[in-house]
Amino acid sequence: MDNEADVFYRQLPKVELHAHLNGSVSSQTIEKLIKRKPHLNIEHSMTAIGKGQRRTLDECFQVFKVIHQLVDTEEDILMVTTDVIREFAADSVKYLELRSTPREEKHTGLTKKGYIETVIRAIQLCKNEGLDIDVRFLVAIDRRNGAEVAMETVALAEQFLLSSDGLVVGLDLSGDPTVGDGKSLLPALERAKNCGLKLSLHLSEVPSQLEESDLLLNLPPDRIGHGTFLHPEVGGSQNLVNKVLKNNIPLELCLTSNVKGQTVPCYSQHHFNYWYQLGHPSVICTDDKGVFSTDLSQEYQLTASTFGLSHETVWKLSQQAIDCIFAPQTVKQQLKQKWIELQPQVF
Ligand code: 6MZ
Repeated sequence: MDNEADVFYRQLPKVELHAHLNGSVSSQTIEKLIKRKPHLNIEHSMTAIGKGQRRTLDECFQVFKVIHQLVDTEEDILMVTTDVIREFAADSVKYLELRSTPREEKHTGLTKKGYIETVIRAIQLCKNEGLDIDVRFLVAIDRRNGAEVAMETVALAEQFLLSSDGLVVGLDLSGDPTVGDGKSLLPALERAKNCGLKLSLHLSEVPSQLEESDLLLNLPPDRIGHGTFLHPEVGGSQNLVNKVLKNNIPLELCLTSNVKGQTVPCYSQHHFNYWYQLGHPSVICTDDKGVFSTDLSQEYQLTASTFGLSHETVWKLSQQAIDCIFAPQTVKQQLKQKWIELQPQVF
């Protein structure tokens, strides 16, 4: 990790809604994976972007390919998922939505169904350990794999929506935003929505996606990942902003990821400020805490120091995130009660 967050941020109860499983693998877990697979000749420097370093978005996506080589059996997925959940719990995250793209690996016998089952098993294992964190799962579509795979993924997610005891709650659309075509994925996304899967879509992470965002906003999605280039000040449009406002679609914002991936030039120019000024629901998230060497406490502290937010305001920000979760109303009520119990007398 680049820095240690102050005690206030560390102890702040938090909700994490945008965390890609394989991007969230810590250096300790990577160490264990490297030991399991020395023949791959993978070094630590290939799996994370450290303090002060930046990469192009394209280079970030190369990093995921390296991590995928290290995580290619059910055993790996079980370890990675339990480690990631324990780490979020240790960072005072009380509710976590993990997302991951189910992968088939012919050489190890891993199937997409086995992939999701293993993630669910890991979530249940952590529950049985008594960790103070409620974890849910979003099945992810990698946009580069096209419409047919997207439809298959939705069918799979639909099965688990019915059979996972409420652990699978939704669908994520992610992957390299410069590859693939969102329009062709519309039928799959519509089907997902119709069967009751909540939708979190990466939108306008790069500037060239205006038309696609316009189309996908008509669904409408239940949450937006990044939305970096939606607003007119950065080449988006008022029409796109109006669609987001009209449907009150929360944004998942990941400051370090966007700065290290160079889609945002510096922290002070992050679009958090635009949406915060509008009073629009925005949730601070990590994206890929392993790859970008961060954690959720640091992201809250960074947001506060960059935009001059008081502890009380930061508390409200973490509390308001509860309204944006995909789990049912009863879970929201339980979390709201927890926040009331944990709230300091004075800030
Ligand atoms: C878009 C991203 C992403 O699914 O193997 N992913 N997609 N934008 C981003 N911003 C940096 N960060 C991660 O986790 C890794 C996968 O998550 C998506 C990519 O599809 C990446 O391959 P899983 O657990």
